[in-house]
Amino acid sequence: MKISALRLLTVLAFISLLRYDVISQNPIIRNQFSADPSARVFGDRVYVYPSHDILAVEGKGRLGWFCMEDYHVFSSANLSDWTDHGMIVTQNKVPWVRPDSYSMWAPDCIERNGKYYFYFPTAAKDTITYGRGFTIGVAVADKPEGPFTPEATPIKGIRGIDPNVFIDKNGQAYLYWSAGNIYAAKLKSNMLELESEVKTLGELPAKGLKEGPYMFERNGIYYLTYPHVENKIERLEYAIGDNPLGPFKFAGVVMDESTSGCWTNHHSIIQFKNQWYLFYHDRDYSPRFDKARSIRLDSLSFNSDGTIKKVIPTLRGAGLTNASQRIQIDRYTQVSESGVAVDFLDTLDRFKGWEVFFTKTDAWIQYNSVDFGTKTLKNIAINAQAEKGGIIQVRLNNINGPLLSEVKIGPGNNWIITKKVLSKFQRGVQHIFVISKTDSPIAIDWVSFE
Ligand code: FUB
Repeated sequence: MKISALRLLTVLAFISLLRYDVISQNPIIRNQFSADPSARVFGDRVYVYPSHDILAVEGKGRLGWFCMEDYHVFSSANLSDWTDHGMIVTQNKVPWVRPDSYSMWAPDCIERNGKYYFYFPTAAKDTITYGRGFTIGVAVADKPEGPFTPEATPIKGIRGIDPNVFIDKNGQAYLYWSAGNIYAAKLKSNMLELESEVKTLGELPAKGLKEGPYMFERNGIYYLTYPHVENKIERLEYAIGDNPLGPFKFAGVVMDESTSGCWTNHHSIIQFKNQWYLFYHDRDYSPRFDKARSIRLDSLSFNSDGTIKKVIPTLRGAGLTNASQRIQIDRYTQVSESGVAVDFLDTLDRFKGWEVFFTKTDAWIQYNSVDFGTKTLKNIAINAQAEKGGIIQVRLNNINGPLLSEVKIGPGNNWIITKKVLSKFQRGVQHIFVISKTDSPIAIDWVSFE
């Protein structure tokens, strides 16, 4: 059978959409594991350079440990729709990297004079020259998404992981990294060599591992932020100073230890369209193995004295969800104290996401920042499964707020999309409440408006 050129193009465009456009909320990357997000604003988009966790198997990486062989870069103009630009650097194509090390750990990227410098830590082939542990290399590109060309050798004089680069207002660049403690040095303007002695940032809490430094400046305050094991696992802390190399004074906790028990956290902080954001990771798609992580983002704000307000991690994340998209209410903002549970749709393929179970009447889920736009939407659609059937109400702003619709879900053991005309419609950005009005269990995959 002949397929017309136009039809072929349409099919290819659809396949590429499936492959590269990832709908957001937390975790923001939903087709692979990702960790250690280094977010940057380049032009009018946010680019995220994460580590790429994969699962070690016999002969490929160390079983039960971190396993990373390459990096992808993702970008978004709205923090909701993320494009995977594909693989940018792999251990097999960097001349100095040991190709079976599977240790392409937390990277960073920065722009200078129209070039993009991607810094990554890993193990070198030549252990006599570069040592046995981690060292840090650079790959350079003309565009944030690459193609990146790796330098032939790593940066001289560094033993450690988790590079972070900062360029001060006067143009001086600094490289930060970690090896138990946090270290820093000036970078030459070629961004490829150290310009100064290495300084240990010794004013940070002395006890407990510190890693993953991330430096930024706001209103003349230099914020050195870093994960630290104060107790048993990492939490995000920060220290402030008047100078990129300190001295720094411990100033507080940015995010507490993960309630999931994920041992690591690793972050970056950016301002985008007048709002600050914290990018970090947890283990959403891998609840029992915390070396297969997933990156998230939440809004961050400051007190008037410049101190950082502690960020409470959410699954809802930040940004708007278009009302006509499938709203994954399992990524909720808040939930009633009882009667709601969330589980994977398919435990054999967790990237398919989650479903919500309502188990009693008046159990509710609040999902914030749904953009209903300016054109009137007429119907609601709910993808649900309820053996004995049930009733779902969707309201605005609170559990007794204006009723958008009451939808009767028919009985059955399959997922059914039920549509109903809206009794009310309100334009603009709204918080929605999805409420069960029955004691018999109902599972919901998504809600949408059309
Ligand atoms: O991803 C591997 C390591 O785990 C990173 O380099 C650390 O910051 C921690 O997140």
